[in-house]
Amino acid sequence: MGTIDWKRSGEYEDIWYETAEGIAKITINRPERRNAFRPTTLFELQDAFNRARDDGDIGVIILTGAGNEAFCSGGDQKIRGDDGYVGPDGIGRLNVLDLQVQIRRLPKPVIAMVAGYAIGGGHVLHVCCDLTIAADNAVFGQTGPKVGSFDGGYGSWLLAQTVGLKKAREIWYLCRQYNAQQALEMGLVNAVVPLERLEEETVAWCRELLEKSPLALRMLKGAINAVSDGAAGMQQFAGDATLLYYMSEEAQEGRDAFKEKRKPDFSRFPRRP
Ligand code: S0N
Repeated sequence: MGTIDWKRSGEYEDIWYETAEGIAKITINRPERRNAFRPTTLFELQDAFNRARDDGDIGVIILTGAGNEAFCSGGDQKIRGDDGYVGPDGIGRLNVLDLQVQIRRLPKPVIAMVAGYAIGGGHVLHVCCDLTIAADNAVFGQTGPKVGSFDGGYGSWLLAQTVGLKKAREIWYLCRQYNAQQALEMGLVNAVVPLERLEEETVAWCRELLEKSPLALRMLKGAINAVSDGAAGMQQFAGDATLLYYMSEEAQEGRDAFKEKRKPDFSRFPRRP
């Protein structure tokens, strides 16, 4: 229990990518801006999440922020132009929306490990994660109507699904901040632990997940998300069903028959009730 020997890899400017024991830990590393994201941060996060998805040794992913002051404070307001967040190419982007979708579609559990502020678009990111473990110094909230912004996608309706409609409206309309205990009481986080135990507890949850059936976890994530993701969620879940079918002898008989230029023989497969 406890300590874990992270190995850092990848050439990133705004994030760290670390792995150990089947866990990938992705850290937003802009503590001087309370881990606010800019386009580069999001491109790097997308790359890191893809790495974790494609790595067969990885079963669970932690998303976190560097330092104890913030998980993430949302979009970097200092580089916000008139049409989104502006990177070195001078183009305004809202590419955090792509990351939100990526986290939802990724067929492995993603845990938000939150110390300090999870605010604005940073709050939405933790809402999109499967689970959230919070330190006792964590602070949650939306700021949109204060800073001239709103997230009408996952940021609104997934939050409403998580904490209920009335509470979600309160969070968005009033832009209040909520401490870790309040977040726990409203079902916004799964556990609250002392700051110094945050990583130990999160890793313990990861280890528990890693003992479970990866396919069962994949199907459960897809099923739970399908209800709220409409046709896109069903598309993901249907793809998972196809994956399971491909793994059956019945589907393989069809493939083999084609390759062997013969008629498929499905007669040995039961017509289940
Ligand atoms: C996080 C807060 C509460 C921390 O307060 P604290 O501890 O008192 O520290 P500060 O002194 O305020 O901050 C320390 C330094 O960090 C800088 N900083 C903090 N947050 C940001 C930020 N988001 N962007 C840029 N810099 C930030 C401070 O400026 C300070 O540095 P110095 O001293 O050098 O100036 C507090 O800082 C706070 O409230 N921060 C702002 C939170 C916020 O409003 N975030 C943006 C919310 N909106 C989004 O995230 C939009 C998301 C998005 O992309 C989107 C998605 C879907 C649809 C639309 C959008 C859209 O963009 O509109």
